[in-house]
Amino acid sequence: MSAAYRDAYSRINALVIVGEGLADSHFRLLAGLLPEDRDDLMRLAAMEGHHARDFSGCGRQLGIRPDLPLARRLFAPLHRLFREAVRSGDRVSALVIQCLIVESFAVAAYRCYQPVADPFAAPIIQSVLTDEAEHLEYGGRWLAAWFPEVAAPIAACCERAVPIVMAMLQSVRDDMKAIGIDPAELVGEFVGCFQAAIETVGFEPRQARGLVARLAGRAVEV
Ligand code: Y39
Ligand code: FE
Ligand code: FE
Ligand code: FE
Repeated sequence: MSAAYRDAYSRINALVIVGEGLADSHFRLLAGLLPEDRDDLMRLAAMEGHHARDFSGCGRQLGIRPDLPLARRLFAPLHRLFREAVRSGDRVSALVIQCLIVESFAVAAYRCYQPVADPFAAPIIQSVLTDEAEHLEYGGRWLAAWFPEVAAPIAACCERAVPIVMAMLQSVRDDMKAIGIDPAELVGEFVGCFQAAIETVGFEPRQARGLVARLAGRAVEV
């Protein structure tokens, strides 16, 4: 394994560990906002904590120290937006940010990481992907039950949150390449996954395509 690979992996691995740790805390906060689903949400939170520990193990296995401070900085804007939603009791935005946007990000990242992963990480990624699909489904189901009242708030939340994810992807573009992930392919996976989630919630395919293309479109060209 080259020095360039190890250097890039220390940042990508950190982003995954920090993202999983934040997802754990986000599901706990969602459990507070949605007491009727508390047990389910606490179970999803525990799954995220498990992911964080598993991915820490992947870095340790390779003898790489993750750059956690950098990853916390990169996740800060999205985490801030999530906490703002929780503070104002905005359940729709909190669910859109974690369950639709962050989970689509996770599915896209792990789908692209899987074919280039080392033999220790590969089975972990496989089982994590199954879990992320469940997280995405939870949010899709909840929001679909309130559609179309929630259509405008969902779109407004996407306007703010999707560009933040695109900027995060942009900032680790070179590191992705260094570990064998094509950044354009990852953006393409994110767009496909997120668009499908938006349709699950109740938007017409044409509306979903329009919304996602406008917010993520520019980055597809990178
Ligand atoms: O719900 C979740 O488990 C999400 C937190 C995890 C997202 C992880 C995002 C990782 C970004 C990696 C970027 C390039 C491979
Ligand atoms: Fe996860
Ligand atoms: Fe790993
Ligand atoms: Fe998840």
